[in-house]
Amino acid sequence: MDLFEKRAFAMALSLLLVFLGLIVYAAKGLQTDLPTCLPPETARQFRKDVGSVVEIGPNRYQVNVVAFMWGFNMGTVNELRVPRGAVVDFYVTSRDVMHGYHIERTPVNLMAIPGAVTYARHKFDEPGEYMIICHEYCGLGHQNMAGKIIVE
Ligand SMILES: [Cu+2]
Repeated sequence: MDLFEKRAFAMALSLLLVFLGLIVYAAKGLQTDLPTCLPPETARQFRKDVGSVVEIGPNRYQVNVVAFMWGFNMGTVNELRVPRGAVVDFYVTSRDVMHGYHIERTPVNLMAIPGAVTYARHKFDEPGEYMIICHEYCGLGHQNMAGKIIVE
C-alpha cells in the first residue's frame, strides 16, 4: 500500500466515523426519531381515542382511523355506521406501514402514514354502503384490505 492509498483509506474511515457520530448525536443529543411512530403528544392523544368514533355535534362525527396490516380500525374494525346526512371528519394514521384510505364515490382519498395524521371531511347525503379500499401496496394481504361505511 503506497502513501496515497493509506491517506485515502484513512480519509474514508474517518468520514465513516464522523457520519456514525452524527447519527448517534441526532438520535441521542437532538432526540430525532425515525418516522416509524407518532410523535409522543399525538401518540398519547391517539392512544386515548385510537380507532374511535366521537360524536362532536348534531350529526357531526370525528373518526380516528388507524390503518394496520390489513384493516382499518374505526371503532369497529373495517366497519363504520353513520346516519344519513352525517358530516364526518376523518383523521387517518397508520400503526405500521403506509396504507391508503379511499372511500368510493366520495372525494376522500388519504394516505395513512406512520407518524403523521391526514385529514378529510365528507358529508354523506346518499344512504348506502361505501367501500373503503387501501390504494397503497402494503404487503401480502393488501388486496384484502377493505372496509365499509354504512350510511343508514
Ligand atoms: Cu394496502
